[in-house]
Amino acid sequence: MAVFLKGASLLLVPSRRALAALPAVRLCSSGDQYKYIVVEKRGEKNNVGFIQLNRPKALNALCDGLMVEVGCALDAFEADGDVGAIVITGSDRAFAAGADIKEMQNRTFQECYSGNFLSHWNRVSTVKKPVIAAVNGFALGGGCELAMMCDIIYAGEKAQFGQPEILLGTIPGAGGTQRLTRAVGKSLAMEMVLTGDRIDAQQAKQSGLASKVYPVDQLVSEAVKCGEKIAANSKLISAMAKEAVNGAFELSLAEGNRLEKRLFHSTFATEDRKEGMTAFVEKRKASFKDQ
Ligand code: CO8
Repeated sequence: MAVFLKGASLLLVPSRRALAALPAVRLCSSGDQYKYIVVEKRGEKNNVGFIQLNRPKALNALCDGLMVEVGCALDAFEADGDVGAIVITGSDRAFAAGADIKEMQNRTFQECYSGNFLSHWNRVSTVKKPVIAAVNGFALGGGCELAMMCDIIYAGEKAQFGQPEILLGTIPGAGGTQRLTRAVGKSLAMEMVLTGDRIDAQQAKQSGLASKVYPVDQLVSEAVKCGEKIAANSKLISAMAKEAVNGAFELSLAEGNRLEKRLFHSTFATEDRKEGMTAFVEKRKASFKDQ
């Protein structure tokens, strides 16, 4: 059975027996190996979960099977005590060119509505661990929405973001009208959603959609470095910080501040808060135990 290794990392999932020896990979509960994504652990301490969308011929169009696999990989990383952050990326040419149009083409309203079509995509936005999108190339439609479900977006210099659903006679359905508007403001979001026009990496950074722009070939390693930086902190406290920031998108200022205060108070119930402050006073590096 062939195993393809890139450095120390697994690229294809060969068998259950081989998997037992390799910490990075877990099968979907269906027992199938990953078909549309590559799953590894990266970083010097192997503590960054890494998911690469891998449907190059379709520019990583997000077919149902691909998103099910992404959900499985996220579940595995969420349950993995060593993983402190997750990176999702695509190829140099495309992060993802959207939901799979060929798969959607003949769907009826009745099927979409009664089957709650594509509702499982939400898994990306419910993960407690911080998720970084490393976007090279096209991030269109559902691809842009997938990136925006992540907590941090790093863009490669040639990245292009867009919500072109209007050109297909539909509208964004995985948060595009909501998250894009919150990220870039009403005027630019309206322009993108109503015209289908794309923005480039620099515009994405200027408008607040992406936090950093890197040369194409450095993007992924920079995203992994960011993941390593996050993973060096307490996973418990990182989850609280993420919950508090996400509160800003859901709550009034007063409610958000109350949530933040309660979470801040909660940190005083943790060993890691004690360790962090003690380490500062003792002029040493904190050693967090995620407790
Ligand atoms: N779905 C299926 N196949 C795709 C998709 C897609 N979204 N995008 C590209 N492909 C395929 C093409 O059909 C082509 O396949 P083939 O060679 O078999 O014909 C292959 O990828 C390469 O594409 P192109 O030849 O078109 O490559 P170009 O370099 O000429 O163009 C583009 C690249 C500009 C990215 C172009 O492919 C394009 O416009 N793609 C569609 C972009 C788009 O409209 N995306 C939005 C889709 S709708 C959506 O995402 C709604 C999300 C709702 C989610 C709801 C969740 C609850």
